[in-house]
Amino acid sequence: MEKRVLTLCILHQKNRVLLGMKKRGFGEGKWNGFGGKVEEGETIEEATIRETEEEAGVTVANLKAHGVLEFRFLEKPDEILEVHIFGTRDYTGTPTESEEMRPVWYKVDDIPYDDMWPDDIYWLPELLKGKCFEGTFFFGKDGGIVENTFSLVRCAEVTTNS
Ligand code: 6U4
Repeated sequence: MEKRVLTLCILHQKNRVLLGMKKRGFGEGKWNGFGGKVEEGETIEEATIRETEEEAGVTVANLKAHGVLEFRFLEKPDEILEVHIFGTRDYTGTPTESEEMRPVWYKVDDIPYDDMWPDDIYWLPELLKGKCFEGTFFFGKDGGIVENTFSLVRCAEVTTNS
């Protein structure tokens, strides 16, 4: 079993959320938060801050850990993606397009769920309400969710970082 540890950062303020259009690589053509792989020698939070700087041109602070989700694919039974999801309202800098992402502020009521990962509609509304969660999503051949164990948890129960 190969487990890949990834980060995801949702920058949100009151009625708006910063999403990035992924221009290449995994998830190309989808709107998503910012993040990527954790490198040797950095914590999960440090990786989240670095990836958000690289992809969106902003430096986030005061990250809140909202949960860890696992993604599995029927077509790749040996791979697990373990995604550590953070939210924050605090940042410095100006959102700027990078090679990988084009950042755009969306109104919370206009989040383009149809052009996002299909799991996002489960957890993003909860994150925006300050809630925390856990679970595994299983993706089928067509990219749809075939099964999930998503549930809310108390935020004190979220363990991230190592
Ligand atoms: P490299 O090797 O740098 O090109 P890339 O293919 O761009 O990597 P990666 O690994 O840097 O992608 O990051 C993938 C990003 O997608 C991470 O922020 C986690 C996020 N992600 C993966 N599966 C997701 C899912 N089901 N729902 C979601 N985000 C997901 O909302």
